Amino acid sequence: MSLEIMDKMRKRADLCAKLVNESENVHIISHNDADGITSAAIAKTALGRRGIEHDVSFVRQIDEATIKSLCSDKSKLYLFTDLGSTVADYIVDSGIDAVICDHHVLSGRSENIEEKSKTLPGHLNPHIFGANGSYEISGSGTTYLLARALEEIPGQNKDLAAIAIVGAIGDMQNRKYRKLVSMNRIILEEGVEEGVLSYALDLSLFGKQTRPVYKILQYTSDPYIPGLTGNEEGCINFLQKLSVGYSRNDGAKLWIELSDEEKQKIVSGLMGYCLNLNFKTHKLESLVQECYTLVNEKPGSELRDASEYATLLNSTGRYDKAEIGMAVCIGNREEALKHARTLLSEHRKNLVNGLNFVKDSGITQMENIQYFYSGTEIKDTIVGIIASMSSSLEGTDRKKPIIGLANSEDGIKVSARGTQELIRRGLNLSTAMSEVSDIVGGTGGGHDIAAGATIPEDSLQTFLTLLDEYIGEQMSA
Ligand SMILES: [Mn+2]
Repeated sequence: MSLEIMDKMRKRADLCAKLVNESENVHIISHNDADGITSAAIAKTALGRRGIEHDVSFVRQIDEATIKSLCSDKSKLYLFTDLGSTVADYIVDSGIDAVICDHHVLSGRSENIEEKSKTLPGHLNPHIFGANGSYEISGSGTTYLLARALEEIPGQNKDLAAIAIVGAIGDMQNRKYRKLVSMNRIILEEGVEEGVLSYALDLSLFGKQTRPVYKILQYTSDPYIPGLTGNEEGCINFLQKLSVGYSRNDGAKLWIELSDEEKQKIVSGLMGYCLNLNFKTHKLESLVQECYTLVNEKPGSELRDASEYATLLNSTGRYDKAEIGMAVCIGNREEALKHARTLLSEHRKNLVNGLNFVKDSGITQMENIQYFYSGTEIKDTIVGIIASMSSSLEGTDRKKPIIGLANSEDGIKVSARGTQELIRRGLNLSTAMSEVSDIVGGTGGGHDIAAGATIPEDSLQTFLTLLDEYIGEQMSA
């Protein structure tokens, strides 16, 4: 199935490449998250190798106003990456030359988004061909297909598969099957063939390249492990009992410093620990999953691990420095990498401060939801992450989703976070956010497990009451 669709995708990519090749000057417009940053880096590299002049802009979201302000030069071709498919109509109506490499769900008039689209021929999106953009291919993957189609020397852009996979992991395309599948997998295999990627089953927890093992355990929130999550002493004791990863003489070790045997010892120890806590099978299994390594990056560098790399890129975009992340992707390992690491460490500081705010001010319990309201104490760009991290705090109820609220320029930013467990019981935060925010005059949406909304400031109490009822109904159905 996916092979046939991949074929159609490649054909469409050829058409896109033709349009790009015919233009003398390309303006890349990309999303400012890890998927968008890697997309822009892939497009930039491919255009550079082809000798096509170009520049790049990053945006937080795309709408009519953004297109009006960014796309005024009729002599340019506008290449939209990791965004654009939701505004296909505006793009056509604005009369600009455009190519779109995106994976978001399409909206607009059918003549712009169907397989035989005449009005917007350079529109590459898996949904056009019946594939799902949430796990079959990411924005960076579609841009990678364009890059392959732009090759002058066959195979010259295959190396870009490495950052294409970083983008896919940044968008959590591996979540559904706990590994990359479909077109993502084809791209992965191309990267393996090219010698830039490898994959293997490994501990699924975050920080294997850069964190001491006890910190990896301490910071894990998915799954939440009672006695270890948020408990430094508990994690050190756990490792000392196993006599691996932490000792008084040798100190703390990084995950990558351990031998295979030592790693196995920790994984088995962890499984046993969780089994004693009556973890269900799927939760136990989630401790180990396929992990992706950029084999040409230095061991101990966050760039070696696709998920740590994506986190680094996200922190640049989150603080309006996506171009720094892109510079890292295209190989600047001096200034740009240093700058990106500074942004990441400031980001972590902001997270610690945010989490402390929630700890001090507490989480308010309602019947079916729990929430914190931070006013301006937590930036609206990180309130979602704080909501996820709050699950490890004392006083949080694991049986309810967490709602984080922060003031933003356009009202109150709402970020809702659930767990797989709650989804199995009927929770769908995507519909909850879009429908309830709609009632109070806001907008919202997202995924079943994580969603967001922006609502008018004076509707806060009404919104919370309605949301509490709505989610109660979801989980009792
Ligand atoms: Mn994306």
